[in-house]
Amino acid sequence: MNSDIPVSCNRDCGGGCPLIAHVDNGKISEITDNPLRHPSLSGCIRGFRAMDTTYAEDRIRTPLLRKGERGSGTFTPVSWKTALDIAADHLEKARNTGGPESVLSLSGSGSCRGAVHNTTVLGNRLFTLYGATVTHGSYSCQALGFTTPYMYGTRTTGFDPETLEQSRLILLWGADIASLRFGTGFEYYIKRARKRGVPVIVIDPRKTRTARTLGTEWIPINPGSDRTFMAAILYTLVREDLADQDYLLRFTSGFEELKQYILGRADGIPKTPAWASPFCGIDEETITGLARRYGTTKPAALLPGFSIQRTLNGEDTSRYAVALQAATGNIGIPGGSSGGQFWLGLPVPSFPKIPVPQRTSGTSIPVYLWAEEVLKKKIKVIYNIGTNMVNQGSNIARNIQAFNQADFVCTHDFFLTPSARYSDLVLPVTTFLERNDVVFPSENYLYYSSKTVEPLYEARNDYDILKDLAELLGLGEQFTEGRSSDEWIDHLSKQSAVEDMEEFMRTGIFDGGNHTRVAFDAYITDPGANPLATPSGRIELTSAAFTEAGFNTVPEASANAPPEQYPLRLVTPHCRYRVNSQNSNLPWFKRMWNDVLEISYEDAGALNIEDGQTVLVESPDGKMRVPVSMTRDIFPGTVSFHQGSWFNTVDNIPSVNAVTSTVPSMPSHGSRTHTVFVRIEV
Ligand SMILES: Nc1nc2c(c(=O)[nH]1)N[C@H]1C(S)=C(S)[C@@H](COP(=O)(O)OP(=O)(O)OC[C@H]3O[C@@H](n4cnc5c(=O)[nH]c(N)nc54)[C@H](O)[C@@H]3O)O[C@H]1N2
Ligand SMILES: Nc1nc2c(c(=O)[nH]1)N[C@H]1C(S)=C(S)[C@@H](COP(=O)(O)OP(=O)(O)OC[C@H]3O[C@@H](n4cnc5c(=O)[nH]c(N)nc54)[C@H](O)[C@@H]3O)O[C@H]1N2
Ligand SMILES: [Mo]
Repeated sequence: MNSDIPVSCNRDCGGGCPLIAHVDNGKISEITDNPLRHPSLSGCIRGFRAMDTTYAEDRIRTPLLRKGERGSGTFTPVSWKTALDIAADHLEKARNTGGPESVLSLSGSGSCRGAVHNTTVLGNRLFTLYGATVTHGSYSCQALGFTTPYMYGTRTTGFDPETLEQSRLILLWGADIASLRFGTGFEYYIKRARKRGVPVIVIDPRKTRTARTLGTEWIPINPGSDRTFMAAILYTLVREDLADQDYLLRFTSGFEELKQYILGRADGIPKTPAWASPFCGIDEETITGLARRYGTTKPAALLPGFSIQRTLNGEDTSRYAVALQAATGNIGIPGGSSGGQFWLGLPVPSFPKIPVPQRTSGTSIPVYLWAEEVLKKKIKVIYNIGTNMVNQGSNIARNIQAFNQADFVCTHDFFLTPSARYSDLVLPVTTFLERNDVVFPSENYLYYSSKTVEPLYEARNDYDILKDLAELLGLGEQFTEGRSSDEWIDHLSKQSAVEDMEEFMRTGIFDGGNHTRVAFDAYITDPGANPLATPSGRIELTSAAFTEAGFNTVPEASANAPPEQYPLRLVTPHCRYRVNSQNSNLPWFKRMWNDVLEISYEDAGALNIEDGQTVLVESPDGKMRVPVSMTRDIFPGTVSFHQGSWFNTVDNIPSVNAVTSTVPSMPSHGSRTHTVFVRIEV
């Protein structure tokens, strides 16, 4: 029997794309685009190969109990009953002796786009009911997410990609859209803009796939110095009378103070292109030239990647990106952008998620500090759902110490990831192809993802595992409210925008209708009637609220330079073929990708390194041995190693988090995995 079944990738890349799984005699043979989709919504190789995860040889088949040393990968299969009894016993023991704080619920980007099968929401639901330490914030965009409400009074700062049809200039600022998506439709509309002759300027230390396939110009930059470049653009706009004074007066507050600082009246240092050039590595003419074009071409859309704020002082960089869009009058107009978050920056049609109750006990910690919190010794049990945090959290040595210090670690996953190997109990879960869900994309749609095949081996849904665990903990009824996961979908659909659920399930696509939305258009059209939820009702570039929250009053423009002992800047980008660390173990992925340290010919020459040679990369926090690849596509002074490879001490394969730091960017407690200074030894 053959059937074509609508599915949607429930994973944490910018997409969540409408796809069709072709099932022949009970087996998925192929995954292709959903023919009913808008042409801008095509999937990518990660979705088209999703069944390779489901059918992987190394998929965990039964619950596994650790037998050997932590990390050794030696486990014994156990029954589901034994596994859940063990997990419940450890949870109860920890809580009875150390209170709710002694249990840490960790969850990550395993599956994070579903209404029901959302690894973060499900973990938070059970562990809020139970009482535990939970985490808040994100590895992805903590600095930006923390800063945005001070600027805009909301985090809803996006625009529909179709509005790029109006743009006359596009700035992709550390945004590798062609590899990372940030919403399925952006690549399509940027390509169309380029065909129309719109300049697409890519600002990135690496000549990325985006620079090659979407960009018209590549401006290489020293990582972490974007705010310096931005400040110098602002300086030129002000000096050359290109800033939109009327717009700034009507819609913003705090610009005057920022202007005084930019002109050097506050600290004696005018933020001129000549001043900025040594920080960011961009020559004066390029800075002035870009400022002039930007100040005279409207509408212009500035799309910041999350990269620029995963740096030390990424908070201030985010503030400059907004200040630039304000100074050029590009916020709230079609073809412009807010300069803030645009991935998941607008609402999707309403469909509630399975709810997380209000927390009444336990504490919440910033996610970037989870290992440090465990190492303070209060946490005895780590319950890890849909995350490979030992590998993905900064500073692997600290992460391993943290797992080793816990009395008991339970992980739900498909594979023996590095994090699973350091766990005591590993529970096999279903992939999104083995269960039903409603998936939230980045555009104004909802997608229905149907179960295509029965769960393989003994794999179970996270929901069903947590339901049984909840029963053992005396919370069964509270966790389920009497519903199976499918009954939850049905229940939630009744409170949703979807009127015809059967039609939605058949087509896989629910269209929210309007695809030309722009955040803040109501405010810009009629600010009196639609003030922002900031203290002044305006876009706040500086304010007392920033100072009170621990920010610099005026965003700092200078950038960190590498210390003498660690002269190279390391960036750790996301890989086109992975989703974070996912796919690293799969044969198709290994055919597509080699993890190497990318280095410029100039730096390699100065170090006397040959192509392919293995070198030692050392930071103040750790070291790793990696092969190098010499390339013209990286800015001299910067080296790059993609995040996400699974470290393996046996074969000496590193994850780049061997050299990253758990010291966060403040005041947001943000991740700073693009501010890493290293030296290379041969
Ligand atoms: N295919 C795929 N897509 C993904 C993901 C994935 O793993 N794979 N991950 C998803 C997730 S969880 C997230 S959070 C996002 C991540 O999105 P981002 O954080 O934006 O992604 P990165 O790859 O870290 O960085 C993007 C680009 O910024 C450049 N860059 C690094 N530092 C700087 C800097 O200081 N200044 C400038 N101008 N550029 C810099 C890098 O060279 C890279 O080309 O992507 C999402 N999409
Ligand atoms: N150096 C460096 N480190 C980084 C970053 C960086 O840019 N540089 N980026 C950071 C960012 S932005 C992020 S978001 C984090 C992501 O880090 P993680 O949250 O660890 O994300 P993944 O690596 O995708 O791991 C998710 C795990 O969940 C499993 N999984 C998938 N679906 C399901 C499911 O339905 N149920 C269960 N139980 N498991 C599932 C997968 O097999 C995988 O092992 O990494 C961060 N780490
Ligand atoms: Mo992320």
